[in-house]
Amino acid sequence: MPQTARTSDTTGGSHGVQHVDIAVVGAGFAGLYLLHRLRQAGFTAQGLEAGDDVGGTWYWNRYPGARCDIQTTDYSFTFDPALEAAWQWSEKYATQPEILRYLGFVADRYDLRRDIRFGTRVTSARWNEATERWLLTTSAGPSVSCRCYVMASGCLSEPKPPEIDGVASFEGEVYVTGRWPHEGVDFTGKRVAVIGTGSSGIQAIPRIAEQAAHLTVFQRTPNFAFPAHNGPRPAHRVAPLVQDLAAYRAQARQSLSGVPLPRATEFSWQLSDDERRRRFEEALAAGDLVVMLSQLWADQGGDLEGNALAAEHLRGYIRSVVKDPATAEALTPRDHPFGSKRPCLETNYYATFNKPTVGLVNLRQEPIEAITARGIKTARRTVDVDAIVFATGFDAMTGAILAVHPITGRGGQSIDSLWAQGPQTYLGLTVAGFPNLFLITGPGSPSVLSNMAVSIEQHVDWVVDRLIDLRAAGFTTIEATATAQAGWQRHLADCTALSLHRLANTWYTGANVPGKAQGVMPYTGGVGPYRTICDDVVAQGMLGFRLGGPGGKTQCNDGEIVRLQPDARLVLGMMAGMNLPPIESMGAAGARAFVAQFNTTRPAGRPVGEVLDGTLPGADGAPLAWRLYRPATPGPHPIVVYYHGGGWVLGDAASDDPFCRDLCRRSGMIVVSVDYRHAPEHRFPAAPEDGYAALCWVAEHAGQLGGRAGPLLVAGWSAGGNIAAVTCQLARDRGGPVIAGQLLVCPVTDGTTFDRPSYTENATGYFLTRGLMHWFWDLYCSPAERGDPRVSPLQGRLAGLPPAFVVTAEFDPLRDEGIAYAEAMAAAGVPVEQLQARGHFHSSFTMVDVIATAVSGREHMAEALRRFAGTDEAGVLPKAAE
Ligand code: N01
Repeated sequence: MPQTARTSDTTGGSHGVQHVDIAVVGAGFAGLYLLHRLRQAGFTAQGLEAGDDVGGTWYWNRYPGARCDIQTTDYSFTFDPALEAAWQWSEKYATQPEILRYLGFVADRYDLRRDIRFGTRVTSARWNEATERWLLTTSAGPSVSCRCYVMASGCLSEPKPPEIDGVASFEGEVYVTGRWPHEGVDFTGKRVAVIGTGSSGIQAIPRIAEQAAHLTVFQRTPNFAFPAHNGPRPAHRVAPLVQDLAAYRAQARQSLSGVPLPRATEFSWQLSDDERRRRFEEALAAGDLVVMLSQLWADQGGDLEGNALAAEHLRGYIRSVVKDPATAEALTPRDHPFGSKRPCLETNYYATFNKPTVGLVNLRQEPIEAITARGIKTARRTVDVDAIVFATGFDAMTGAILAVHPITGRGGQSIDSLWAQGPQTYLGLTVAGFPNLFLITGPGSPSVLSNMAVSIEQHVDWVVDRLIDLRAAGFTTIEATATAQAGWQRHLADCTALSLHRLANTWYTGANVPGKAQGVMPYTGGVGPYRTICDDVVAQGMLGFRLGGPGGKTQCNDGEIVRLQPDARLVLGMMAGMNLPPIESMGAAGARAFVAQFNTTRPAGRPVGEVLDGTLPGADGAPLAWRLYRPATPGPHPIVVYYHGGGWVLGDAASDDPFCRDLCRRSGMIVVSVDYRHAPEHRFPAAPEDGYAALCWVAEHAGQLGGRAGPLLVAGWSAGGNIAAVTCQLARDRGGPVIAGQLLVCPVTDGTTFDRPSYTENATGYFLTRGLMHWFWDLYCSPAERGDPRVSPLQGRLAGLPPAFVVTAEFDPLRDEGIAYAEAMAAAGVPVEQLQARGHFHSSFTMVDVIATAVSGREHMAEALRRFAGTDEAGVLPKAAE
């Protein structure tokens, strides 16, 4: 970073080049705050802004009805309490003119305009490897040579061409919402067409309809919208701000959306119809996107079934407002989950379609063929109009960045070639191969899925703080490594798999721009988790960055910042934050009580057709509990005998209840979860002998249990996986029962060694620790007994075992022995399939409805069970219902 910041030449130097430490492109929320922080930190900075004044998106989007749709309590700068005290918002949702006034007020207060060249576009940017500086060419004024180049150009600032033939031939007026004339437009007495029903269209349409003689709305995809209920700022939202501003802002920074509101914790299947309706009505009355998107029920955002319930309520709302049923139906979204496309807040939008002067053209039924001199021609008609308003959106997230063309980094590589298949970034902030380039709210950061004010401040603070650190350490360059960037892209994909955004064609995915690479661009993992990750990068010595300085000084701490699945990471982080004593320090009784208590805090399992409890005789004749889960589909069903986990010391049917329900629902099979005697009261061989006795009992009583005649299946998790594996060996050696297949989930298979790498790599930090495993082993059996195949099935004879599906988790001490068992069985001729689950830990698969990234693994398990049993998918949950 600049060593002599204050002596930098900021004048138009030789050859018409202006020299500064940092160039900032854009003078919206992000550019303004950047300039303020950079100046405070002693850097010289030049702002470059295409508009004639500050404001960014709020400078350009002056169409009628333009407002923010995050409440003004939250849509503000928060970096300076004095600024917060000096400005009062007049409404719950501020109008565009008020927000523009606010940004002007901020610019004046911190005297920022003097560092901004207005009316100036950056036309190209080139990294000079010899001088380690960027050279920016501009549409006006001198080029800019800078050490760092920051794109603060916004996510939704490059309007998308309408992609409709004939626009130039239209003889009437043409307007684009994102480039609205400053003097305003009077539509009085005119016939107007609006094309597009995203947020801009939904805000503009009612206002244009108030003036126009006739308005025709051309809609390609209906959007979910619900009332904004704008007005004074709600007292209950202002009160926490007044009470404790700092605490409120701190909560916002750690929240998922950048707005500190609680999220629903109950799942839809735990609520009655009446309760769900009550919650919907309450959210509808709140008039708040964040409330509607997060406070109905816990599964509304990531689960299609839970989401469908929310969507149906919203459809009902549309029907309740729009009088003509055909128009209501045309306005009703049915092709995407609620929230997967940006929902909108509306003020009289649906009611506008009740006016006789407003018509709707459904472009799904009659696409636009061309724009003619007099109007718009569809497949069925021509609509003559005096004015056309394009509310057709933006080339989002990447458009404004790639509008600077070319941006050339190290080795002459241009960013558009690197991004040909979609944007690649590290943290959404930096790009490998492009030293000293920063993107504010770039693709790969929460940005548009969050309260932008909060996300912008976090990015600006992170960037400026790094520049300060680097300057202090004598570094002049910073660049993401390829490993870090690839890891971040994987993490983005893991997060995306959890969200429903992947299921809609939207500007989030690039689908709105013909030919654009497709893929969810923003980070879907939430603002708070993202902030923690950015902070972790710093705490871990600038992990994933190469730093350079004079005289060949370098530092590179290469690696990936997130290797766990996002939800596994959150769960482990939460548990670490609880500072629990080690389970092994609690004693067996204490550990059992702890686990029972812990399990009361998890989501209840989902409904199945029937649950029955009973007992069976164990190996010593004493009763053992069983719990049966029957699918809701007609039987008889194949039977899976299931052994719970818990290190032979803990657990019972209740502990693995959600997992058994899930297996039952996904496989379409009866699952009989059987208990076995536990150590230390009953040491080895009580557990495997009970396991075998239970198998025999279920086989004998299969018909009475309502199961299908024929071979059984066995399954187990952890120590239960051990018992399942051992049971298969015993059944083979003792003449039955016949087992059609074994599902071993993170099984214990070998107590003879603890030297495999997974034991060292994952010794601590992933819930099941090396210490805990040692404790379990010691309570269960003596070291001398650990070579017995009934303890360590890996030490046994493996030929002739039933086909197996073996699941292992990357961050599990038991990983390598599970893999070793799978490989050894395969070597012995047993048909084996493996699922080596990347980014998961020992409990990932059994934490049903907590670790959603494990859903696809459980789906694979169910498929394997069905293959073993030779059943088809009839009566089984559709995959899409995950
Ligand atoms: O753009 P959009 P927007 N022929 O892309 C249609 C933020 N924002 O400017 O969905 C016919 O959402 C297109 O149809 P389809 C907010 O984040 C916030 O409205 O692609 N139609 C769609 O209906 C928002 O999400 C506020 O099938 C065509 C519409 O045009 C984002 O900006 C206010 C078409 C475009 O909708 C973008 O919103 C405004 C064609 N060739 C915006 N091409 C606030 O309230 C596109 N469409 C803060």
